[in-house]
Amino acid sequence: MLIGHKVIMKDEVPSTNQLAKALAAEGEVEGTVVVASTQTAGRGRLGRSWTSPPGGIYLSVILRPPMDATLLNRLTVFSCLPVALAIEDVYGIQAGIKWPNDIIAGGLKVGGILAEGSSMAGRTESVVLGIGINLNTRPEDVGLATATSLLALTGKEVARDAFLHTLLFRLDAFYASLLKGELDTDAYRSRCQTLGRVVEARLGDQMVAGKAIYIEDGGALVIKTEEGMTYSLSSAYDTTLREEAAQEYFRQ
Ligand code: BT5
Repeated sequence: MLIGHKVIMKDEVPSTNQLAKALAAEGEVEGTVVVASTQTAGRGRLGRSWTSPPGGIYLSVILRPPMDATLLNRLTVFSCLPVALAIEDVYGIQAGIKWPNDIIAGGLKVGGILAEGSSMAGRTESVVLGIGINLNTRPEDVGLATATSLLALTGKEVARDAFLHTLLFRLDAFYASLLKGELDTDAYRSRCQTLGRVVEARLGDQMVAGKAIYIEDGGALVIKTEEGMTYSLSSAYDTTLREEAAQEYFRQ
């Protein structure tokens, strides 16, 4: 097993991604995982923050994938699949995905992923895959109408180590199939709740609205505008769901 051959457990850190990036820069080997009980400066995508009270699981995996833009994009988008599968294994509920990588359960956000690459002289040296999941979290400790926890949803309190074990197993299998080019992208599509909804994306200065119609094997989201134009959005674009009803569930 590559992912999780070494697990560093911490009580409280500013951000496991920050710590893992520092370790990666010092040469820490691929597959090492940093786990914390709480974070004081948990990070989300595009400068947003991740609220990290006790009860949740916060971890970062150090990866050193081959330098290949397609593979890196796939890694970023599809990495929420093993997280969804681990939730399904442990809790027996169906987990949903909001493209690119929010984890949804019961219509609300229970987890998120932040993949950060570090490069040196233009070469990607390492990727840190950060995962936050509201496991036994009290939703009031997160304090967002859009968020819930697996405990609140299922009434099931699961020991963090037991969940971690399943998650690392799923992540390891995911990474192996990614490297072999055998990723089950349909398993992602079937959980992706963004498909069929109207989304808005910022493309430079322009906002583009369209119906989400497909997820490409490379991870891009394809949208079709009312005028019939199609756009393929990479995970770097921030998308907002436009439907009124959807906004209750997904807020950016
Ligand atoms: C994410 O960003 O969803 C990625 C979150 C990644 C967190 C992990 S924890 C371990 C590792 N170390 C880190 O420092 N980070 C990673 P994004 O899609 O940008 O979503 C952020 C938004 O989610 C916020 O603006 C809030 O609206 C919402 N949010 C914040 N904390 C939340 C929580 N605990 N549960 C549900 N939603 C939350």
